[in-house]
Amino acid sequence: SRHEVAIALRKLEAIADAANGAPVVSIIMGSDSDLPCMKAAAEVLEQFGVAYEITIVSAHRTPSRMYEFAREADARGVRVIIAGAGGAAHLPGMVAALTPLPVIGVPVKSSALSGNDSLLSIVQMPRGVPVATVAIHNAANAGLLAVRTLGAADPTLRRKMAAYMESQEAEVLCKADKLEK
Ligand code: RP5
Repeated sequence: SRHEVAIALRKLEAIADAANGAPVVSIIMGSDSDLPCMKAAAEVLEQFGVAYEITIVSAHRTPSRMYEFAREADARGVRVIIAGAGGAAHLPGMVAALTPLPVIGVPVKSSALSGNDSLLSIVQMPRGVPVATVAIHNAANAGLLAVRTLGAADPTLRRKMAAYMESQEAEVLCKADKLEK
């Protein structure tokens, strides 16, 4: 229910607040209904020990909040923004238009068009204003892409990513082994 989602969001916000240091990654979403999808990004950042914040910013319902958020993110120390939205998903693109920071867009699966509307709204940006778009409802990949982006200037994060990839490979090989027997 909406109430449970609100509690889950507050819990995630509290965990994020407790993490050391100012948030380096900002996870925003158009609605509380996006949280079941977007929490996967937060889980990845926790796993990699990256300080993040998570909140609701709506391009259509809270345009002033979106403007302020995007304008101030860089000065607050945010380095990567993950923005999820569904339907007429203008949030990632509008935020990218207002900040020099990299923006990763997550097309949230909508009920009417299964997220195809979200995907096209996010991915078809005009030249000059890029948004790195992940697959429909794949917020985990947005988290991983944020870690890789930060990792470009952080050897510790690159090592952690390499270890993650190795463990993923080992997991699949183990499954293949079991399946073959
Ligand atoms: C978008 O509209 C949100 O990102 C969400 O995916 C969708 C539906 O929002 P609600 O009507 O559930 O608040 O702005």
